[in-house]
Formats: sequence, structure tokens, C-alpha cells
Amino acid sequence: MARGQLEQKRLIRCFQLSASEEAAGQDANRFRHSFGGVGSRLLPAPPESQWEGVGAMPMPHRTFAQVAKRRLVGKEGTERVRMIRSLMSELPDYKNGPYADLRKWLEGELDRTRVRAKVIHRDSLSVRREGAAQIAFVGPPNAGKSSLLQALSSIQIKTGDYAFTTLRPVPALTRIGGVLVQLVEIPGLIEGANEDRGGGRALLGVLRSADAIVFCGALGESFEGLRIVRAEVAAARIDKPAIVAATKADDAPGDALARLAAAEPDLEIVPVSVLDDVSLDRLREAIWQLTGLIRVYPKRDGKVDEEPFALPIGATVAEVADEIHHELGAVCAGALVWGKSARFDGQRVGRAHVVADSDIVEIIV
Ligand SMILES: Nc1nc2c(ncn2[C@@H]2O[C@H](COP(=O)(O)OP(=O)(O)OP(=O)(O)O)[C@@H](O)[C@H]2O)c(=O)[nH]1
Ligand SMILES: [Mg+2]
Repeated sequence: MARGQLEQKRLIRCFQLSASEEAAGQDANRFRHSFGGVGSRLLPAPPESQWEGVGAMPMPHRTFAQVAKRRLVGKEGTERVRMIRSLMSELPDYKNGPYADLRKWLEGELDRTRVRAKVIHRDSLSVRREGAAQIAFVGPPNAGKSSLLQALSSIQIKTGDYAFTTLRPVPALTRIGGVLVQLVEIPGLIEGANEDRGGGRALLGVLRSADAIVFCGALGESFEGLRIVRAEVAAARIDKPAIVAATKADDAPGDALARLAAAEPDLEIVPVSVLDDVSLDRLREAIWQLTGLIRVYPKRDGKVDEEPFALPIGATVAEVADEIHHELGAVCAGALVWGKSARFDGQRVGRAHVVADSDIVEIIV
């Protein structure tokens, strides 16, 4: 068959596609009207010979784009790849112009779908809780989340100068002021996560069970990725205590911090670099504030324990005693207290006395 004929056949197929697409939008309707609705009567295609000399038209490119987008809605993974391939086969094979642009767009979609498919697709993921609190690190790909987790804990985790290095939530335990806190990297949260793009629902599920969130955004880059992640989290109605870790602070233009503060005015911003230990300590302290916990150091037999107990803000002496041991909670008569909640060192207080962060408490029975 001559190339011209072949092409014509393909264009006709496109046109059939347009006509059978129920809600293809105004363009399609206009198109159908101008051809007297003939498209819907074209199925099945008549023999090739009948088309000789007939001025068959491809589906208008705008209609094709609408139809293509609609067909891709809600499809992910192999199903989406198959649909993209089928759409590509229906496109006229022009080298330039709007149809060539559509082909390029579909090729891009193919790549993006494959990258997303690498991110885990499961309905639910869970991270076993450990430590006194669970803090989720979330942000656009390549923001430096894994590098932070690694710098704040002793875990070895793959980092890389490309998106989607981390494919599933990774937990890491860190000690903040002597209390074990669990940090969890939530990877690959992308636009459309609420519609489950990139397995977004399961990832948001992990985020939902965390106690607080550290949003990560690289200072040297556009803040758009961070905005998208925050919008997805808000759309999922996840509202937790949060800060922004402004990552890669060593590699940022001078005005970047001010621009980020303007872009995210509602959250505390903590600039941090994995190369700067002081900034990491500041981030640790900010994370501790997020937990809503206080550290209380028990004193026994004249010696202060190195490991504090973590208790909610507002905890009383009786609750401290109960945390040390239930039986001690029952028989506790009060305590001697050193620290911010005491008027003087070793003040004698009752069971109902409210302790403060970093207090030393010696229970009296
Ligand atoms: N200069 C500088 N580079 C950093 C810093 N933190 C991370 N990077 C680099 O940024 C790149 C991405 O780091 P990752 O920790 O893999 O980022 P991520 O957010 O976990 O990335 P994904 O898991 O792919 O979403 C790597 O090349 C890191 O070396 C930093 O504080 N300073
Ligand atoms: Mg990572």
C-alpha cells in the first residue's frame, strides 16, 4: 500500500477514536457537527479502496490531547504504559507540528510513569514504631532527606544525586538529649499523591501515623517541589506539628533563606547542612520541640541516671514515678527537684507538681 494510503488509514482510525469518545469536549463536538456526525457511523472501517480520494482528517490535535489525558486518568504502572503506547500508535507520524509535540509529550509520560512505577505500589505500608516519638521527613525528590537521616543517626542509607534514590519508607533511630526518637524518610511523594500517584496513598498513610513532620527543601533549588508536597499533605488533611528543614545550606545563594521564609511563612525554618555539625544540633533541638515531650532525669541513691525518661509536657511527679515503675507511682509521696520547675535546687514538692524539660527528679516514698 502506498505510504499516502497508509497514512490516510491511520488518520481515519484517529477520527473514529474521536467520534466514539463520549465526552471528548467542545473540540470534538465541533468536529463531529462539522462532519454531520459521520464519525459514529464509520465503525467498522470500510475497505481501503473506499477511502481513495476521500479527504479523511486526523482527530484535531487538541481533541486528541483531551482524549489522551482522559484515558490516562487513574491509570498507573503497566496499565498506563499500555495506554500510552496505544495512544502513540494512533498518532499521525508527523516529524513537526502539534502531532509531533503530542508524541513527545506521550514519550515523556512513558518515562515519568516508569520512574513512578519504581516507587513502591502497595495499599498500605507500615513502619514499626520505636522510641519515644516518630518524626517523618518528607519533601521533593533529591531534597537531601536520606543524607539528613544518615547524619542524624548511625544508619547507612543510599543517597544519590538523582530523584527517587529511596523507594520505600526508611526508619532510623537517633538519640536527642538521651531520648531515642525515630526518624522516617517518606520517599517519592509527588503531585497527585492523594489520587495514589506513585503509591501516594500508602506513603501518606505512613505520614498520618507519625507524631510530627520535618518538611525538607533544598535551599539552592526552586521551592516549587516543597510547595507541591505541602499541598498534597494538606489535601490529605494531615495536620501535625511541623518545621521546614532548609537543606544543603552550604550550597545556597545568600538570599535563598529569606526567599524560602517568604514562600513558607507559616512554619519555622531551620537551615541545615550535613557538613555542619552545629546546624545538625540545631535541627535535633527543633525536632525535639516538635515531639511535644520533655526529658526528665531520675536520681536514685544520690546518682543521676544518664538516660532520661520522655514524658508529655505537663507531666506531674506522680506520672514520672509511674513511668519509672508502676509500683513507685502508687507509693510516691512527692519528690526532690532540681531544674527549671524548682524554685531552688533540691526543692521538696508534692505528687501533683508539674515538672519541666531537663528536670532532675528524686522520688520520695
Ligand atoms: N552540598 C550538599 N549536598 C547535599 C546535602 N545533603 C544532601 N546533599 C546531596 O543531595 C543529593 C540528594 O541527597 P539524598 O539524601 O539522596 O536526597 P533524598 O531527598 O533522600 O532523595 P530521594 O530519596 O531520591 O528522594 C546527594 O547528591 C547528596 O550528596 C548538603 O547538606 N549539602
Ligand atoms: Mg532518599
